Amino acid sequence: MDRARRQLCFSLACGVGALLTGAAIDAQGVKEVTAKERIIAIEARKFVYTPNEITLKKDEPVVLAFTAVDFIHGFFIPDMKIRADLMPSQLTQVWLTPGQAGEYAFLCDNFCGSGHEQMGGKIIVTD
Ligand SMILES: [Cu+2]
Repeated sequence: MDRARRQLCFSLACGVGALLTGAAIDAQGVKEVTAKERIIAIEARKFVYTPNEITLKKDEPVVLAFTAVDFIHGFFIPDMKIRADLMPSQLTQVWLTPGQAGEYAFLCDNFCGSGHEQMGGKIIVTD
């Protein structure tokens, strides 16, 4: 599983689950979350992600755990070629291990209304 997960760096995985805890398996058994992965909860709602600025460390494996409140928002990091649909009332997990320091903008790429163009944020990867 660890090897498989490493190969998933910079790709994404979506899972449907119940509550995430530090070392739990989500309800559908889609993906195992181990203690080494920091879990970052992110809420998506018209027209904001909370938080909208996320600081990660280079080479640190994390799971972005999304909850969409009111729409099928998108999550897209163009410079990492990662995207996911964030389904309301479901947990969407995005596995990510940034390999390079820098700033990476993310945005909603599902049109969600008149504030859609402002819906975005950034990931800051530090050395
Ligand atoms: Cu949108």
